[in-house]
Amino acid sequence: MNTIDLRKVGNHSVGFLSFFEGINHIPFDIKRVYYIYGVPKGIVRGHHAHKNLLQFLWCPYGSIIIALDNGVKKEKILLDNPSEGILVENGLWHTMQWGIDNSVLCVVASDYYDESDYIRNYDDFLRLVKEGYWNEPEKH
Ligand code: T46
Repeated sequence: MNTIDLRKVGNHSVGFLSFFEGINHIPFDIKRVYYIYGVPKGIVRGHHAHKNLLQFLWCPYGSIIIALDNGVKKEKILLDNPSEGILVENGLWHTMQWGIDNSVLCVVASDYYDESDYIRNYDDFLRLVKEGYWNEPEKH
């Protein structure tokens, strides 16, 4: 499980501040930030893997279940703590299920948006796992 605990500064009287820096706290330089909001409870997004992209996900408000699948092993991680996030590396099929209306998912990514980095078909993903695509990074 690739959870990362973030620094949490403050107290219950004045509130809290959490932060992270590229390279220093997450293992890549940040090239892109996006966030997903206004999602009704129960909706499941994602259903894809990335060829090369590394991402760090956190939920500053609400509750979202992240399901990760490396083609062999599956796991689920609950994001409901604003001072904790998860690293979603390349080669991981992932979905995000909203547990509470209007939960917010924030993401920083290691690269600019590129649709050709997505694998959106699960059979294609399993085939690439079997071929060892992510074991030979020099090939892509
Ligand atoms: C991911 C999970 C966690 C852009 O034009 N620029 C962007 O930076 C992004 C992230 C998306 N888009 C477009 C592509 C689609 O036309 O926005 C549309 C919705 O994207 P998608 O259906 O891929 O959204 P999710 O919520 O399924 O997945 C997103 C990210 O796309 C994906 O990289 O890992 O969040």
